[in-house]
Amino acid sequence: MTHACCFSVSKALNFATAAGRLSISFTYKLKFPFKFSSRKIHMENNLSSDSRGALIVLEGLDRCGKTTQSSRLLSYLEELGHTVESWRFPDRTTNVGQMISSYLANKSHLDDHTIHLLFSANRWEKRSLMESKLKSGTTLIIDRYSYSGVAFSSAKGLNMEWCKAPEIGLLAPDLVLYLDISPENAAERGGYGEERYEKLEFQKKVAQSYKTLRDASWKIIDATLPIEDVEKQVRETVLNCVEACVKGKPLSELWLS
Ligand code: Z5A
Ligand code: MG
Repeated sequence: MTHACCFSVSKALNFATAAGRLSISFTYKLKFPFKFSSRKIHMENNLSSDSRGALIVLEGLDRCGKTTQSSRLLSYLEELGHTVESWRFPDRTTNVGQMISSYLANKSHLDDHTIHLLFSANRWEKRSLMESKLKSGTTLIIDRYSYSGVAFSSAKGLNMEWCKAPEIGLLAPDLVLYLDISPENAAERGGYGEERYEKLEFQKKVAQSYKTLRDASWKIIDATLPIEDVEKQVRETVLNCVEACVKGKPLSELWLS
């Protein structure tokens, strides 16, 4: 049993490392010919500028309302006639996701670097499906993504640049909605459960990491407002983004700049 578990972890890590290597070599390929031929990049990258679905990510502390707003946004976009799906990370349905779930539930113990790479592998195993869904016109609403990966692991003290490295080459969101709430306010919502990170002191560190990570493109929404008011702001922001993707905004990748 122990051997089987180690084997799975090692397979997942090989996968994450290989994915990281691939994305790094891809980065070099992408940057180098850029000076000579943007058309070649377009072909190598295989990310066309045709009409497509939007990649919308919701981020924020535990209990900020991500899942509530994801499901409301899903219904709203469906009512408008869009093809849309709601995803979440970690995706606990895969083998890697089950290892993560066991770790979060304190049923297994892993080195901080190891669990970081597993979270990343869990995104890599969905990357090609994500790309094909978007290209076929499906908008994806994602409840937590790479930013959670970097924010939580760096809150433990891991180097932020090291944390970003295995995420390089994953698809970049078209929109990041950050549901902003203080750790104290979030803790008042129903209380924390049994999972590993559901502790006020740790959530304070995560909030700091998110502050370092965020950039001007993020839409910061006051998550302490009533659910309907948060929803209204989410809707307004998302429509412009979906429209831009329908018009052919090119897909891009994380963290190439
Ligand atoms: N993690 C990681 O370390 N690395 C990674 O790469 C990834 C994740 C992807 C899994 O989290 C853990 O994995 C997470 C980060 C780590 N650990 N933590 N913390 P998860 O996604 O399974 O769980 P979560 O998102 O952290 O918690 P949550 O409970 O699902 O929170 P939420 O989705 O943001 O909130 P909610 O369920 O929509 O709402 C919570 C409650 O607040 C609920 O009773 C609502 O009715 C209420 N609520 C929501 N909005 C409002 C407003 N506006 N006012 C009042 N009350 C509200
Ligand atoms: Mg949730």
